[in-house]
Amino acid sequence: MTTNRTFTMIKPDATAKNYIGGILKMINEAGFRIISMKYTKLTKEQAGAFYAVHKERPFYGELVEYMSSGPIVAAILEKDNAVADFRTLIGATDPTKAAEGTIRKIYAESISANAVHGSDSDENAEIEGNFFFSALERF
Ligand code: 3AN
Repeated sequence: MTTNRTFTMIKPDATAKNYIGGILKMINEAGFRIISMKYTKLTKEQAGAFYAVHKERPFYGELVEYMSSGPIVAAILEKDNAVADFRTLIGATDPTKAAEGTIRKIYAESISANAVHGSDSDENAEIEGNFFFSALERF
């Protein structure tokens, strides 16, 4: 099944380096339309709740610390086949393995500070979008 929405975050490493504009430009040029967008900062509790599915993974503590270390941009995006196409646009989790021309290849610094998040399924796109945006903020 294909859907038309996904969820993304521009992570603290990328906001700190003034990459927000460059990343949004790539997202728009790839044909994604911004449905909802917010510049904010997560508390440790909020980052822990957002990444609760990774609770058992060895990098969970580091991930929560990192994602609450600075501002982020959260957004819901729309395009045909949004989840899969956005994963292609951002590239592999590890930027050293990301394909040329992908957002992570261009902007990410490491596997944890990897510039952007992209939902991995339609179900998670919905859950993650709802985590950040109320019904009134989803157009
Ligand atoms: P992706 O974001 O590409 O779907 P996941 O879901 O495997 O990757 O991991 C979620 C997040 O956890 C990643 N975006 C990354 O920031 C972090 N992460 C994943 N693997 C590692 C790792 N081996 N060491 C540190 N952080 C990691």
